Amino acid sequence: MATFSSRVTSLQVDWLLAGRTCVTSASKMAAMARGSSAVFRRLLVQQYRRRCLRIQEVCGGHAVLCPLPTMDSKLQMCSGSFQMLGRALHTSAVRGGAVVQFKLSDIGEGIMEVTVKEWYVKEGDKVSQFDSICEVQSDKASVTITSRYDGVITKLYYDADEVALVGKPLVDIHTESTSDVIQEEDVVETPAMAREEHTHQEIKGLKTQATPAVRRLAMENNIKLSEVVGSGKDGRILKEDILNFLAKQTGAILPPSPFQEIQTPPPAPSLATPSPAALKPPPAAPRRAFAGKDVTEPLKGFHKAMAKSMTAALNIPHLGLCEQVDLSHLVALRAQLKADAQGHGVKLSYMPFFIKAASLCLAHFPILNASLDESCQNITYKASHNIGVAMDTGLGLLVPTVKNVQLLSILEVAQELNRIQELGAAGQLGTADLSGGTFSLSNIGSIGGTYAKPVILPPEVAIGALGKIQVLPRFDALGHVTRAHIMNVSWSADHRLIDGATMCRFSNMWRDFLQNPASMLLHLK
Ligand code: CO6
Repeated sequence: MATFSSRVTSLQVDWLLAGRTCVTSASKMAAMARGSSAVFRRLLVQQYRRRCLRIQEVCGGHAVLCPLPTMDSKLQMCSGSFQMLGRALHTSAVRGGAVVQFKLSDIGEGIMEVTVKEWYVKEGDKVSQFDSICEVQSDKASVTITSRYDGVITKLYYDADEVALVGKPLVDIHTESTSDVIQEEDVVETPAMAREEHTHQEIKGLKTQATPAVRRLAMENNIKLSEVVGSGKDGRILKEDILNFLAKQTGAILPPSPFQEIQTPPPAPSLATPSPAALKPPPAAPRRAFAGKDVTEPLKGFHKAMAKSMTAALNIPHLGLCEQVDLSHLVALRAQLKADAQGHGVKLSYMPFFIKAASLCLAHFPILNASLDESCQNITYKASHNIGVAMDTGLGLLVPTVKNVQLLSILEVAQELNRIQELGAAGQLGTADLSGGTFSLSNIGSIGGTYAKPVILPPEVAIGALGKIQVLPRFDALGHVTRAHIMNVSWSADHRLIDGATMCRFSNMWRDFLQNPASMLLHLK
């Protein structure tokens, strides 16, 4: 987020305000110095609008705002001084009573098209800001688009099931009042408008409560409120929640104390005490009934995404390595800790241990947490351990990520896994959760599989598949046959970057951590 730096002097501010008599107050300067560029621009617009209104009062005229183009040109004239903001100012020409083309904004991840799954409005319907307009399905997530305006829908550009293009109009809205105009002015810059639209794309079913200031902070950081877990009353999203979300996404801001998140009462009751039913993977999608003839239909949504990503994956020369892990100690330890975790409102399975152990090993083998560019010329070693977890959801196989595992305790990993598992079960995973993975684990054992040959998810370079934990006979040190809890793990790695010896050393370290889970304590921060 661009911040307003001390490089902007009061002189410049006055000049930016058209070099007139306006004197910037100390408080505004202070706000600007600590605030964001958007705050600064808002002040400019407000200053200008006030001046326009003063002129009207003097003239005794009707409540007609000064012509926007005049303000536009003033602000655009000043845009050279905004170079540190990196963007030119822009205001919309929308007027009260005008028809606004509401465009489908960029939803990130290079997504260029979505399928319109369902319209919630029809032509002639009245809508208010934040009313749901339609639900669209991208390659990666189901997203509800909500209105930015109060008004009447005059045109729907697509039928249900049609493919809508990013950047193209979705609906026309006949706006009702000049209040929309005022908000448009406050949005001001072109890229920010795209982000503003972003906040009008909410994951279905999640109602967000937040103050305008928090909404703006989210918008400025390109964060969808629907993906943030609020820690305020009734799940209200607070400023801290946005900052924490940002920290987890980027790793740029270190989280406060490791236990802070756990001590904070979890907001949404459904997340605090996940019901076993909610966490149970949904039943497999019903098979299409045999219709007596072949049926051909276009690939859509998740199937389309899988076809694309797996075709790309097959360009990677896969190296495979399988290992057995004796989890007898871990089984006992988890049984002991499960109730404690439950006391914190967290369901503790084996996955958090597998995930945390992988992160500890990645710290020793950064090449397994890397990516290779398309021309095979550069390796990028990723700072964050964003560990993807293959998840069986009602919508198909998804791989949401637990972000920044290197910064999380096992309990925090479990809490995060609970959250994404619940969202997955409800078909509500968003792009933030589904993107940015740097390494993956796939627990085929939780649905009864024993061995697997996992496929690497580009741009990642390694993945592990975990089989079911089986009670099997093993010999102890004295040669006695004992009961042991054995799990198979199958690793795949990109052989262009990773050799078998590296994969084997990583696997041995991971196995040793899990066979002797107490040893992980020495490395936890
Ligand atoms: N063995 C034995 N028991 C297990 C295992 C294994 N491997 N994994 C989980 N469990 C237990 C787990 O500890 C829970 O036990 P209780 O706490 O005593 O109830 C129980 O099974 C249910 O666990 P749950 O699945 O709810 O949670 P978990 O954290 O273990 O897993 C998940 C989360 C998201 C991985 C899981 O819910 C899921 O979606 N699993 C399916 C993943 C999938 O589809 N994998 C296939 C991907 S394709 O791998 C692939 C290479 C190709 C073949």
